[in-house]
Amino acid sequence: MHAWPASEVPALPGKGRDLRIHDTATGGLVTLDPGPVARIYVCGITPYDATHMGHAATYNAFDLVQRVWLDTKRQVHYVQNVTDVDDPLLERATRDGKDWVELAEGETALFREDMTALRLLPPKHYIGAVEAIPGIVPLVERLRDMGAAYELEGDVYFSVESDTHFGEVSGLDTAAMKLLSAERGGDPERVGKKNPLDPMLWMAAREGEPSWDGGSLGRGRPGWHIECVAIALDHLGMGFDVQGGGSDLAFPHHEMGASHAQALTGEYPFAKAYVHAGMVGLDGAKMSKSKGNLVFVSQLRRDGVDPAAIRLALLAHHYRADWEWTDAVLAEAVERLGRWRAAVSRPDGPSAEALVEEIREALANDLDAPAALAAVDRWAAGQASAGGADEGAPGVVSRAVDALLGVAL
Ligand code: 5CA
Ligand code: ZN
Repeated sequence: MHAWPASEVPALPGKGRDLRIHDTATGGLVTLDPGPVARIYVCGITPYDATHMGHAATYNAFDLVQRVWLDTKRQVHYVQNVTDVDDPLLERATRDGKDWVELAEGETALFREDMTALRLLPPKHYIGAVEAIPGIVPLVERLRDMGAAYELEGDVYFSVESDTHFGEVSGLDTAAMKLLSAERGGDPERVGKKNPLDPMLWMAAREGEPSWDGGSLGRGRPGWHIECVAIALDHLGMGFDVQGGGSDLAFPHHEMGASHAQALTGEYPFAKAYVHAGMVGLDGAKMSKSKGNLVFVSQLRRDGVDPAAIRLALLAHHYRADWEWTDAVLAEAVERLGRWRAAVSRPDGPSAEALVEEIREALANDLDAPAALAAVDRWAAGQASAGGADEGAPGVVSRAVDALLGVAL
């Protein structure tokens, strides 16, 4: 699949900082030490509805990770998937009387437009589940042949006991895992499984549903977790730097993915850090396609909202916080964008050197974007009240805000 166009990232004077970030598996901050090419996998959308503010907030967090790395002069090898075949997508297509392929293609196209408008850097490899199937089948066959997977009425399940590290990503106890498994696409109640938590790797063809040739597995379609594992192993290999997604992916998705990969390769870990963004809500509930309480990026764009203001609204919240989208959040971002634009449109201002360092420090400290915004606010306030004699300063600020925060002033 093709991704979307990259906005340019200006190079900044001085030196970038190494990123300290919260890792769900260890439960604390870790200082990442990627090589010259940092490797990141971010779980992509299931394209049955448009990009909402929750999606945008999560992708914004991982865009910041890349911007911090780029500022240290590293290259970034970024991979993202599209879950373009899965139960919720097929259910929505049936509900709306639409062709599932057309639904997925249309929503993926809209997602690309939203990402471009928000200046979120594109992945180097943007891979659909369907196009990954030829790579998924041999992995499931290998897991089965090594005894880490078993068949149940034609479907193939992964045995969680085959990975000695199972449970280490989310750190949850069995009761909590069972609850979340039932809520998030698992089937802990199905009779005949070795362990209620075992997730499906390959689903045998069902009447009226799409299916593909699965070699010795028979016709069917892939399970959700193995999709991301196959794509990540193919493009990044084991031990990549960050796996990212919203906090609702820690269990089961990232837990199961890590176990699939560790059982397959005998290597540990799948990812060096598992990074999770908080949930954005609306009217007291998590924004979700299934609940329908959504504010869409594309709708705001159609309403004439500047995408830079949407981005500032996201940046005003720490990525790990759960927060609520409100009209006031957007109004504040629109006002801030106006203030910043006025400040950088003057020919001179207070020195920008200290500000660039403050933004760098804030982001390196577990992506503290609100602290970075506060630093720019202070610079803009100084500009408005006292002015300044530094001629190049507004240009430097403008480039720093673009390079590190993805906001074009
Ligand atoms: N296709 C899978 C991942 S492989 C999936 O979870 N798709 S999704 O469309 O449901 O979500 C895409 C990303 O947005 C995930 O990282 C998810 O955790 C995140 N996300 C979904 N809802 C919210 C929300 N309300 N707030 C923040 N992030 C969210
Ligand atoms: Zn995923």
